[in-house]
Amino acid sequence: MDLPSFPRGLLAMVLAGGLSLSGLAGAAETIKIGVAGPMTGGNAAFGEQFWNGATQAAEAINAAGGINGKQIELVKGDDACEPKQAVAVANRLLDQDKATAVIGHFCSSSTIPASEVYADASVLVITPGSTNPKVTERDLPTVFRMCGRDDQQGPMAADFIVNKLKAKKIAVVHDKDTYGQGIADAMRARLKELKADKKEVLYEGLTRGEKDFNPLVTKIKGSGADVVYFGGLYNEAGPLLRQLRDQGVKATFVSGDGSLDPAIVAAAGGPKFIEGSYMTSVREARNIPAAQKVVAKFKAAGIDPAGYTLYSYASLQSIAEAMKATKSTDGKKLADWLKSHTVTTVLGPKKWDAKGDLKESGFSIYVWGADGNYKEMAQK
Ligand code: ABU
Repeated sequence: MDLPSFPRGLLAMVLAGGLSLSGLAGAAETIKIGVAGPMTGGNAAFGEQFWNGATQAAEAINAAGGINGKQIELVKGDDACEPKQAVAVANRLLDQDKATAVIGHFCSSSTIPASEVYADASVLVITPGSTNPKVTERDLPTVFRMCGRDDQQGPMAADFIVNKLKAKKIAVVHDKDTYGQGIADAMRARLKELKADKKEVLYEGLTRGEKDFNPLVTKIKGSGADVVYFGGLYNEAGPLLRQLRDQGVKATFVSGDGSLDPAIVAAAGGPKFIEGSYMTSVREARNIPAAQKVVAKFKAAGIDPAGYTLYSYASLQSIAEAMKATKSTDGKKLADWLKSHTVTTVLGPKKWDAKGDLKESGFSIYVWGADGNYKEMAQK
């Protein structure tokens, strides 16, 4: 039967009567799940990771029978890491696309307002990569994350800067955004605990989207810093690093998970500008022994499951497990189930606390090599 030619009134009667439309294409028989993040713009590398992770997980879950007999249908939402656009995407995913749960968003400054839309509608949302503490500190019962928080990640960077790099003068730069300034401030708070706050010689914000940081670089040069810590994303970290090196600043560059993506190499203009830089990020999931079968499937599909890819995969696995167990898509029921059960994911077993934070999570320190690749050095 051709759906567009099916009389509207009859269709409504069939649906109201709860009858199955067998013979119609499965549009009404799918479970729609949103995948939201920066699919375009300067941070699109992370949106691509989210989408790749979710699509591979959906394929595997659907091949195994789907969720309670229904196939998963993913719906993409592009927030471009812009908070207003993120709220519009959240409303569209719920009102128009009828998403029953959401994986996303990426930038904490997008996740925070968008998750209020999901929470108001009692829709489950799991962010694979938003690390700002506020994401799970607002008493919103359906908001979860699949990663750690910047009040772990920032202090880890400070410990490394003080104890391993033995920094004498530290310049701190941030991008004035929720994540970037937040992680820089968490790093500084730990410097204070380590009684190393007097080593800070500069604390400045730059503007996201700009490309010329030369006036700031001149100030950093004048400060005599031997370590530059940057809280922000690769799209700004790349040009900042390039301009530091072009002005002859040899200070060691340290940043967080928002900068750890191969896209920084192009953003900087080549691997030689990144070599020797250190970045904290979530643990390298591609090395997890239990993930190897899934990693091989990604590789067979021509995808390197780097960064947050497997965190997105695990987010969809968790949503699917909760829906199967509760036989529901109601966000409150799913959230209660996730907070009281352990979920087996590609990242290993996951448990959440009452806030929606993982009970166990960790970060690693990575170093960039001359070949334009990064390597995990240490875990915490
Ligand atoms: N966690 C890295 C960048 C995304 C965010 O939290 O804003």
